[in-house]
Amino acid sequence: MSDKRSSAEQRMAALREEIEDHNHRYYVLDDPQVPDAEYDRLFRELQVLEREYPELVAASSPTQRVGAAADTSFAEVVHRIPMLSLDNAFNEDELRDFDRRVRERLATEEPVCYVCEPKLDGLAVSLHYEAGVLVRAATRGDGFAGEDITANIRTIRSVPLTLRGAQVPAMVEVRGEVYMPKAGFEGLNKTLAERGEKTFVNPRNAAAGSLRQKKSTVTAKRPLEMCAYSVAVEDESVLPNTHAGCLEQVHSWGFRINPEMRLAHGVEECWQAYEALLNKRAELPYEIDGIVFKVNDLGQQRRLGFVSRAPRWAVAQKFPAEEMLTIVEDVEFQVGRTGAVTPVARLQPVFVGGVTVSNATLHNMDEIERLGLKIGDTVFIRRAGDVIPQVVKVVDSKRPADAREVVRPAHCPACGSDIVQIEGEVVARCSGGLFCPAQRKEAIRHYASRKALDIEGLGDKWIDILVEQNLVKTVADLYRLTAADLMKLERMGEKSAANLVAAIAASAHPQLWRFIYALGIREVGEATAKSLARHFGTLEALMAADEEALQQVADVGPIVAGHIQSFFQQPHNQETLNDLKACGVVWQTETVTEQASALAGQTWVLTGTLQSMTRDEAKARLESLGAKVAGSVSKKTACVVAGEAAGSKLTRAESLGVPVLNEQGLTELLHQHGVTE
Ligand code: 9MJ
Repeated sequence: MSDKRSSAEQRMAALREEIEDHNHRYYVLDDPQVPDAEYDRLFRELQVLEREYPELVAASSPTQRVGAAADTSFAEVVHRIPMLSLDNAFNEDELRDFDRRVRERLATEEPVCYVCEPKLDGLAVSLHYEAGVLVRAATRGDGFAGEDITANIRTIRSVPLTLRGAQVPAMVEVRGEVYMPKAGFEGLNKTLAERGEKTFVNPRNAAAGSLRQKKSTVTAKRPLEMCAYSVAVEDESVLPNTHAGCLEQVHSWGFRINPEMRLAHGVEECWQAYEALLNKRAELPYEIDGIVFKVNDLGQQRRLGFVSRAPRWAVAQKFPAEEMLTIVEDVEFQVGRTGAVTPVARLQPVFVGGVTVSNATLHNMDEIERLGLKIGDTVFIRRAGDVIPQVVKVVDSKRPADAREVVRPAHCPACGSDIVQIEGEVVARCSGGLFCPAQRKEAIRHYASRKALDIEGLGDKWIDILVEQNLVKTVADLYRLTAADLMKLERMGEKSAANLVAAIAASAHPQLWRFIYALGIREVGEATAKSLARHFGTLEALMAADEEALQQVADVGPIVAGHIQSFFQQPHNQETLNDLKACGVVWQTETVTEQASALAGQTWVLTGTLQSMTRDEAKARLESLGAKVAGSVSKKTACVVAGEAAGSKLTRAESLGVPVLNEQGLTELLHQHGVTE
């Protein structure tokens, strides 16, 4: 045997064992040891070797089956029609290859019609209905036999227990994905963490763990949803002859189907659909890991048939992975505006969620303990949408012998003051206050930021220098800076200095809400600052308000009221405010008029593209009438404004019976209330 062949044989055995181990952790224990991208890499490596040495393919190879063997906790269900998985495409060339193979087999030069479906990241399930009644539900398992999860599936509200409509076939099998929406996942993990219980790595894992609960009362409390994507009946003549038609039929029986689904004629349109969906990925309320293209015509599907693991008529085009493995090289402690000391993991740079990440927040010391993290560990990094990168799991099996404990600092890394942790609070804080340069820098950064006073040109770099050189101690000092002062700084030219002084001067007449937000009072974000400005009209009225008066404002409870009062009671804050006034800063008063309350107490949602204004403008105009503008639709939403190409939010509004307004309707409403800009 050649050396090359024997080393390939060894590598294949090692890969089989490793992949099987990952399969077991993923499918049986719901506790993966590596992210999907790493698993895919190993799987592909094995596939490539098996293609090169077909005589070495073991019958037990994970490439020869669809998933993992079923656990013994649930009864086995043998699938009458195997539940196959999908072949993956990782780039545009692989998609074009797929389309070429499809057209070759169909012996056509014409563009093929494909259905494009978001690829939900959940668990595939099969549901059997007899005489329209749900009789059995099963997981995919290894594709040939899965687990009987009927009791658990029955707790999911979007699964019909009986099919709707008059023309229901005697026997139907509907397949689809059970998943956990992002908001539900975050809520569940928050609750689990508060109870000190183990959290889930991602929504897919949370869905799997919830669906495979022994007690269906636990499943019932988990926010699961189901979306259908295929159907099988004994007598196929009762179904339409396209995949899209079948899904409409399934929808009419009472199933949810994906509102983002669309048809593409030929591979060019498939690629456009891929790009459009990738752009929308972050704003979808659920996680997707790609887009699935399926040949629409069922006759063509039959002619194409299957290979061992997957249909030849479908492909899953994968999106960039949102989870990756990397190494924690160090843990450092950063001091924020309110003195909060946050551990930050310094990472070996890793490409995740479409960007290179080299830092991830660890939130607080409790989180480090919960993760069981040491320096040198290999970790899962997750970056989904625009959310900041998180360390979600430590891979215990990859811990090096010289891994180091993370030591809780006793003193502030920026000013050396004691770090204190109030009982019952998870956050540790530097006690240095404005003596601490880190807190001063953060306070100034916040004051100058876009949503606050929006001082152009005053970036992080200059703030660091101004504080370090003692030119600026408080935000009021900014207004005393002269171009001559600035020009003494390295790399500050005459023009930049003049521009910066002008930008600072231009910020001296802020809207009241921006000024309140800019002060950086704990837990007073943009929305609360707007409510406070609208309610009190002047800063003086806000400063004079007692706790009871503060709590009259929407969103302000006892804790926020306490933070506001203690902020204005601090002598150094009063000094800074007086100083700002002395420097000519004048915050505008807000007129507390009837107009401001036309939509008071209502929550509105914007979706799609508006022609006559940007979304931010529409938001500001609705807020000027007292409305709150939220990102997702619920039963409590007062109204949804749907611009062009509105997607799932519009569908959800319609299904919940929430009123919908188009752009013209919005413009008329704003005119009625005298809001023109
Ligand atoms: C998901 N996961 O959303 C399929 N899938 O079709 C969609 N999965 C599939 N289709 C055949 N939309 C096998 C799996």
